[in-house]
Amino acid sequence: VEASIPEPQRAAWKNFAPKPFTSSEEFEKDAIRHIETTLARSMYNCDEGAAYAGTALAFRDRLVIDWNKTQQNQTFKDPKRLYYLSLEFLMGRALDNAMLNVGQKDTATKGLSDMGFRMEDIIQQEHDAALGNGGLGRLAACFLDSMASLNYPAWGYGLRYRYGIFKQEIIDGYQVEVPDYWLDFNPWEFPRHDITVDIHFYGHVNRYQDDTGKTVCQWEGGEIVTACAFDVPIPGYDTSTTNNLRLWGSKAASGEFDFQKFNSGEYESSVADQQRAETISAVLYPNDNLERGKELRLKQQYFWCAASLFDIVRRFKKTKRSWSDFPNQVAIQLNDTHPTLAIPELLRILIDLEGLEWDEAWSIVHKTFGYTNHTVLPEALEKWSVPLMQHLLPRHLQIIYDINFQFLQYVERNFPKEREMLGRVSIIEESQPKMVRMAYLALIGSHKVNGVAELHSDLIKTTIFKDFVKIYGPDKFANVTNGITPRRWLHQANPRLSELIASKLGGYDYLKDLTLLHKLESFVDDKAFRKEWAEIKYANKVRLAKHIKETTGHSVNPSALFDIQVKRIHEYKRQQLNIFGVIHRYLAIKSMDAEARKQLAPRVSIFGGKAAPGYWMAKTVIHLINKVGDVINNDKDVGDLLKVIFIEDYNVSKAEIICPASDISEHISTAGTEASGTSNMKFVLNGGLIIGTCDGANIEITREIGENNIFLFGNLSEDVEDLRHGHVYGTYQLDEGLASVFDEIQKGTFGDANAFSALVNGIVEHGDYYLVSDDFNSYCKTQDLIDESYKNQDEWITKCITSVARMGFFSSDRCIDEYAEMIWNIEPIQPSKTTDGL
Ligand code: GL4
Repeated sequence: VEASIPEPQRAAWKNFAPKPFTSSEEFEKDAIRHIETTLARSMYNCDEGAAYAGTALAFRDRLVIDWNKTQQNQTFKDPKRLYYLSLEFLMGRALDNAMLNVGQKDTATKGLSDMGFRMEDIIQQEHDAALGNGGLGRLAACFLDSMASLNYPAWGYGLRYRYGIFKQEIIDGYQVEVPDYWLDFNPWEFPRHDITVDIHFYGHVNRYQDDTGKTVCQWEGGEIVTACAFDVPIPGYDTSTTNNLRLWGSKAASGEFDFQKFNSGEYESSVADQQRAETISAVLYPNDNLERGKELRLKQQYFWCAASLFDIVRRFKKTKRSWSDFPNQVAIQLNDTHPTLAIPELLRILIDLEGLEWDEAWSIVHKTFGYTNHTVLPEALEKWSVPLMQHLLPRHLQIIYDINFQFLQYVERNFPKEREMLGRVSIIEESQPKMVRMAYLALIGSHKVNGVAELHSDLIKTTIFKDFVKIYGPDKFANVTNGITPRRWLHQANPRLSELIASKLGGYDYLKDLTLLHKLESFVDDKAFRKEWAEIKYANKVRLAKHIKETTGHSVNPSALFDIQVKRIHEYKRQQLNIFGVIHRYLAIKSMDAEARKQLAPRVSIFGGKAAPGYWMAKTVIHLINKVGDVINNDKDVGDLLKVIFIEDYNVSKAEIICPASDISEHISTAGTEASGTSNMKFVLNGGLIIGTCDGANIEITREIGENNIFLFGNLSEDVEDLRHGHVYGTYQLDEGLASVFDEIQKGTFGDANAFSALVNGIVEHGDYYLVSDDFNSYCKTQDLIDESYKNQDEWITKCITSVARMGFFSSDRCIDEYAEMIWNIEPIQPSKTTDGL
């Protein structure tokens, strides 16, 4: 590559390529130039929005240089790359992250202040990139940050939704959804009008023999939609490595067909075609842990898989290697089953387009893919109806049947005495209509399957994939416990705590190796350190209280115990257990004498999270929380002892304010239902304690930080099945405390009781599937323990500091190293030092 660029041209690039800012004046010069020329606005017209744009564009210029260099360097070295296929990337804001990773935030802060702006205000101008629902999407974003920070050659592939997750408004206590059109001004994406892929839907398969007598399949007819690439730079922390996230947008294919329509006067219908094509990437499906089997969703999945694979194969083919080298150059990770169609698609490319034989193609495919399972909830396991698949993707359905045929033959040969197993493990479920079980297809087509926390990885082996452990042996299954990026979730969200830690550890190296936090333990008795620690927590609570005041109008006391549960609203996450507990506490306070009240630590119960728009029970829980808040917050007799707050529109940028401000946060899913959870890690890393069940990563957090530093309660996952069975077939005994809570609801204390009858009856009459009643007593007692514990602030702070010191394991850097070593077999590429990237 180097030799092909003439010397004078290289010199020009070396001379004139933008360099890092050396002063705040240089930053200002660039920002103002962008405001004047790129935005065509003058000084008199420069509001905070324009200052944000100028700042973002000035940083973007620097980022792009590193990005180009990284890509050039990686193309030149041509290592094995990882491609992370995810339908969700919940990125949040980019500017602060870019400034911190590139390391010039202070320069820009000074420059902005010279221009009359405050950095905090400018950062808040940015719209969150909310292309995800919750933990699964945010995990993908943390992974991108770690891959770049560790210099791995890795790309993300996703969809460029025009509408991300909806904005939530609370009106009269009800959730109302408002569309999130976020692309008005997005300086972080680069449309690549020259990188397009035509994607085929519908039609039929033509099977014939070619000249040599070989059977060939040709997919014909149907319609074409074009995928257009939009690239987003992903800067690593303290490295110039800047990776790429490629998002596909859909548009109508511009073929002769359209021109004919134009010419024959069918202008309107040709515009309608255009709009139909654009709907494919228009909107993110707002369900977390739930699949609804809509045709447009399947179209999204194929559109994105086919475009990404075409791109990956095109890049591989440029290197002129033989096909058998493909798995040595390419690793593809499937983030849940959403991208499973990539498996039959790669087979189709290799067999139908490249002419490989089945066995060779299969061996390549199988070595290339890895599959991460993120849930065992039955309603979240993807199944697509065979007739729909036949209609939309006729060739892929054939390939899926071929995979299944080979697989079932293998099972039959190896387990001749277990014929009943065949029906259980078949990719095709023999229901009416037949269904394609995507998790089985993903598992069969991958060389490794992993869960996301130890308990979850064990559970998939004993429940949904039990038969497959027998068929393939245990080595096909692995665990990679989730993690979070400490850059965003400590350094960016909690700058003062980050600085305090750095002052004790002698710098910020811990942001690159989070296990270094263990050195904090030797400062646990350091008086000045503890004092500052407490001051920072208080300041973070003041910041959240200010946000609550501005958005809800309620004043909360920052000295009260802040008890926070923020996450998607879902029955399995049991926000209902929390709010019933709040009512229980309210009733207890009402019956207390003045002396008892004096003994009680004031509390603020804070909730936040979105319900899927069609999930009525989850919406009822939101409604109940708000109604209970209305009553308690206005009860003069209770005053500051208890407040209930629902924070509207929980998202990544709000999480950055909320996570540093907790004393206690709640991670209280029915044991065995939360695969991992990741906000549990965020809260502990920010010096908050947690109340939780023995579920997901709570178990490993307990192991790391010590059981004295966490408040665990409730039944264990191994007992859940028996308890449920007992509810249905035994005599059901409602917990007494919970019964008193239900009586209060029934009395109409929180408004029309009928509004909440489905919620109550789900527990009292319909089997209490999530074991709210079984865990209620244990939950309340543990909350009492928290009250006691919080009174001793000295011990409390010791617990917090000790916990933070022991959280090193939960960095997403550790996860990515584990994936790289165990599943992807990729190595880091050191960034090039030269200016031309070679
Ligand atoms: C989830 C799990 O519910 C959550 O526990 C886990 O932390 C996350 C990332 O692995 O994946 N699975 C689905 S589906 N949505 C999630 O957030």
